[in-house]
Amino acid sequence: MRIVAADVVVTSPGRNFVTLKLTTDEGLTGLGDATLNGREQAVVAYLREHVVPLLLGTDPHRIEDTWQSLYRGAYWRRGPVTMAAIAAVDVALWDLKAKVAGLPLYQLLGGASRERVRTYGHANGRDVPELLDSVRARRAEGYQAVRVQTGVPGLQTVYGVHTGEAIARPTHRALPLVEDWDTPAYLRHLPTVLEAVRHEFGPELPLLHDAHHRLTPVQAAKLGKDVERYDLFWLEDCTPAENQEGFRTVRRHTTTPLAVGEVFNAVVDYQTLITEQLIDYARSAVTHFGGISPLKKLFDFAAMYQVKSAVHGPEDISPVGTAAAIHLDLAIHNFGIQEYSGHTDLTNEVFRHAYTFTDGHLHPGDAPGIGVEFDEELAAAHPYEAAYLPVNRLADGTVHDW
Ligand code: GCO
Ligand code: MG
Repeated sequence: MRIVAADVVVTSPGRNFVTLKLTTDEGLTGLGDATLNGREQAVVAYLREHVVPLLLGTDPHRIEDTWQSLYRGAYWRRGPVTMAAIAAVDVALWDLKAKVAGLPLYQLLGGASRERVRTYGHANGRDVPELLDSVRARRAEGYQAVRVQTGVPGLQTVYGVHTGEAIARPTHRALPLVEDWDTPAYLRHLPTVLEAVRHEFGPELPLLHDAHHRLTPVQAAKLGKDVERYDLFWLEDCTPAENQEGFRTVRRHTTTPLAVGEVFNAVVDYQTLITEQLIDYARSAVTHFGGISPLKKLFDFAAMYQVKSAVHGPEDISPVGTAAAIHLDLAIHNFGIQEYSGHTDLTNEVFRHAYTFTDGHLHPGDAPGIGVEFDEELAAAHPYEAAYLPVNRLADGTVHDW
């Protein structure tokens, strides 16, 4: 079997998604997600100009060899653009292989280790009453674990998240929105938010919180300590993790569980964090980490240190990337939780998927491959629109981590 076509399609059914479709001489197709929020066209060019010519005529069964040749052969390793492009190829090849086998992908990854995949949803509010309503709404949808984020008094925007209940973050604009930030105000406010949520919903509901890379290690350590009594499931991205050693300070001071990894692209990004057991959950996305092959290696490595999986699953990962994650979640032993925000109805029409969401849990379905059909005609009716993530500034105008 040979690859005879490799098409890269950008569609915007509410937000931009980049999809790679591989076609074989036997007429089989495999899909991969290459969406990099706010930098979509860079991945499109990387794929079209530098990857597609290398794939044509190759044997799609050679997943590991193709992955290694794209990774090592480029010489310029890692980085989100490169790894999103490689991820799309890796997932499309796994999709093809599973279709040839006539099996859902999770069967090729070792088979099911559980019946279903636990998820968490996002509850957001400009203030505490709005957040409590949002938690109620997520629970009514079936979610059994919830990430809670609110605005901070004195700040205009709710950091790192969309406000209200819209699934599609309003990023469709020619220039990035400018948001504001004040770390001391946030550190004072968050414990009061968690107090209100625990008071309203009791001790059992698993609660998560995302600090979105905004704190220094010592600020993160203080926050982790201050919120211990609210028993978070995890505190996410408490400090920029490129400085892996920074987590030693956080870990030394708090027993609040820590989760990291949505901006990582390679197993080595986790080396210190995992071998020194500085984190509890590894949070990379299939789409930004080079695909299923390296993510499976990461989780096998993490398992030796009792670190669990928590695949990144925001609304800017397409249903193709979401489906790939759910197959992996079902198969690995050290599964922790899966982030799941869902997609708009229109997105779900463009990408018809076999995975289902019931009672806060996902199942990948039993269609051969990853179980996603791409409606290219509908995709073409919703072309690319320039869109950027916001930038963040302190009161004096200094740019801060977003
Ligand atoms: C999460 C993330 C996202 C990111 C987004 C950037 O935990 O889901 O923090 O909301 O901000 O994926 O594109
Ligand atoms: Mg996050």
